[in-house]
Amino acid sequence: TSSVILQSWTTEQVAASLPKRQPSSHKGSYGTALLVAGTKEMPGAALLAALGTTRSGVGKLVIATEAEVVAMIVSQLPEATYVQNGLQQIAEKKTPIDSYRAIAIGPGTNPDALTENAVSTLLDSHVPVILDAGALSKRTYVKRHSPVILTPHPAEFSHITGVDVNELQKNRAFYAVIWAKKMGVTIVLKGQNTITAFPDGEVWSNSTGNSALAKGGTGDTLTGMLLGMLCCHADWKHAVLNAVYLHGACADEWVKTRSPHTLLAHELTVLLPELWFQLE
Ligand code: NPW
Ligand code: AMP
Ligand code: MG
Repeated sequence: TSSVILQSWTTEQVAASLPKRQPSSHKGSYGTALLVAGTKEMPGAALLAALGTTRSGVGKLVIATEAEVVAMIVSQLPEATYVQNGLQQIAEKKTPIDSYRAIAIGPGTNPDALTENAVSTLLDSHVPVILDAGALSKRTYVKRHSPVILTPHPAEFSHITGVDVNELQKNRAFYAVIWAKKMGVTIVLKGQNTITAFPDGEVWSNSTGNSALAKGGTGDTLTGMLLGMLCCHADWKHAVLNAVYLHGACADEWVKTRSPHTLLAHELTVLLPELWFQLE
């Protein structure tokens, strides 16, 4: 069954496809991202994702979240602005969304009707949308012009497709490709050697990352990085592949001198600046 052609997205390809910053550019050149994330119970997921976005080349970041989450993030990340009660505002179509360059929803968000309604509103727009964590549900996708990117870990993939986790892990690329085509979306199937399957059948394996990432919060960081990368890359496929690569490369940098037991998710974004610099 596993007859897909699986290539590895290489360091050389990352270096060749990372965007350049024009001397005359301004923050508008790099777009405004919308991050819909965080609840009172999971405020950290919003912060981790927001750090990922603001470290990944975006012009401006707007975070749609709850008041309590805003209070917590501001001291750690004064750069972002907010849509208060964001999930509700979006679900009820009370805030404009078409002006964003990319949108991510789900880290630290409950998988409930409110989230589902917000996702529907976002998918109605012409903006690229990343769906993660609480925004990953079993649903079908209508054809749209901008990409939809799902970032499930194996259990989330199993939940949205019905494929058994053990079976999935034996044929990761195979199932990622089948379901990316079937749903007409991009699937970033996380775990050791993350698989990125595009809806046109193109599929890549990622060579970076290690078990230091196997802990809470690292997926939230990745979603944020994907969001920022979508805003600063001209080619959205390169943005996805480079975000996955750099996220893993930060963990690889960590284990050169430190135990994999000790990495904290937010430290990935502390390592990112130097790693990115080495590639450009
Ligand atoms: P187990 O435990 O092995 O039986 P969930 P989550 C399984 C937020 N977070 N391969 C695992 O199985 C997220 O953003 C907030 C195989 C278990 O059953 C989400 O909104 C943080 N199985 C929310 O929490 C930091 C795997 O899936 C289940 C697997 C829930 O996200 C933490 C757990 O998955 C977190 O990011 C794998 N690779 N990975 C914060 N600081 O605010 C997982 N499983 O229920 O989706 O829980 O991923 O923690
Ligand atoms: P999440 O489960 O959403 O928090 O995402 C976990 C992140 O850590 C994803 O980017 C996974 O690819 C990564 N990850 C988890 N375990 C490993 C592992 N053993 N090797 C490499 N990457 C991993
Ligand atoms: Mg996650």
